[in-house]
Amino acid sequence: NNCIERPQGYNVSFHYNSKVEQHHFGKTHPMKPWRLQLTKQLVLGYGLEYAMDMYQTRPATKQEIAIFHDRGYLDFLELVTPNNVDEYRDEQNKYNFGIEFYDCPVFDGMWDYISLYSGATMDAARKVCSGQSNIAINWSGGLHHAKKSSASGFCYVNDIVLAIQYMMQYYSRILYIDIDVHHGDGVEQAFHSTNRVMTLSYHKYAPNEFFPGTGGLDETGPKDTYNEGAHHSLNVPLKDGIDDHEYKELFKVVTGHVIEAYKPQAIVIQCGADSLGGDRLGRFNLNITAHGYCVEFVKATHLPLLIIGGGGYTPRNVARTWTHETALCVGAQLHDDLPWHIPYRRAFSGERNGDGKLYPDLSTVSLKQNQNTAEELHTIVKNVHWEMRYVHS
Ligand code: ZLM
Ligand code: CA
Ligand code: ZN
Repeated sequence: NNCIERPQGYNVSFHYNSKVEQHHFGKTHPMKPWRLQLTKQLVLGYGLEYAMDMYQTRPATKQEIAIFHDRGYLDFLELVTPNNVDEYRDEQNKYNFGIEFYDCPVFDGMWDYISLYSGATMDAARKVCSGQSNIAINWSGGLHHAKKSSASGFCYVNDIVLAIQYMMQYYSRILYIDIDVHHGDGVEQAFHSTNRVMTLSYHKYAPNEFFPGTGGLDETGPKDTYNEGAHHSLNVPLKDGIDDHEYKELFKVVTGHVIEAYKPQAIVIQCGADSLGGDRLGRFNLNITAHGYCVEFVKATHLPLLIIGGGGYTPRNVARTWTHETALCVGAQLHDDLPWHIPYRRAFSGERNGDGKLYPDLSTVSLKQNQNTAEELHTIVKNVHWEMRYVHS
């Protein structure tokens, strides 16, 4: 039905284990792993599996996760259950679980969930590094807030850090880009002291008002200039309501400057879909195509590319966006009318749910005014450009 070109020797791979979608953070918790099932259904509904290598991934082992995380923290994650959580009061405090408990609840099968999303990201990273995939995709990963020994903001284990650490054996410079509406603080912090990873996060920024409160324009890495990681964290702090045109322009110019100066050998992009208009936790007014523009832009560099998911709290739009971005990777154009035969079609039907279309207008659903001024955006561009004087490839 769709005209899918599959150039010889150009491989896109899709890494997934459907067990991951069975997990529940709790009834009203905004993070809903079943959005991954919705995504997979759309991807299959459009027939995109015929244009990619599909991998059923194994869970990551504790050993693999321990290349970044603290052993004691992993022991706790592996052993704690909703039934025995009271016996782990000390550990809860030690690993920051006490404070984070509502954001990061202890739920049934939590360790399975953690090892499944981490395993899929690592599998994707291996395929990129071996050259078997030009682009490898794992929509179940992207949990960018997790720290070495603590959970944070719905994230328990930082699969992105695990993947980048693995990739560092193959590439001397890796660019990490984060378009989730939240600051990619865990990844930034993990690579604070190295110039071999450049992190670049676009996010809503409002300290004390929007999670996690970090990621200001002046946060560019350690201030000690002898630290190799100095100037290798970049942040694009934004306000409510940014629109397609401004975001695309900003992404193009800023990312373009960074790639030109740093000359990465591989790119990892976290595609959190909470930066879309109408997201339950988000603040921006982006359409699916503007979000997808970021993927098109990094794909056009022809560098080895690892694509992972992240946030996204209006499941039907998460599924739409990640399906669109999967299609971009394989070079397919999708029809705006969703395929009829997909399960869960009701999730996409009716006026409120986007009328059975793949590309409903999301720019006006949130009613958020655009608080970003042309002057502020210009300041961001100028600053990032000026920061590049410290960066050598
Ligand atoms: N309270 N339930 C993004 C991570 C965002 C911290 C304020 C918890 C929520 C949120 C949890 C059912 C990524 C904060 C929030 C309530 C302290 C955040 C459980 C609703 C609920 O109804 C909810 C009882 C919950 C959590 C809203 N939490 C909204 N925003 C952020 C974390 C993760 O997208 O970047 C990557 C996957 N947390 O604002 C509080 C300060 C805890
Ligand atoms: Ca971000
Ligand atoms: Zn987010």
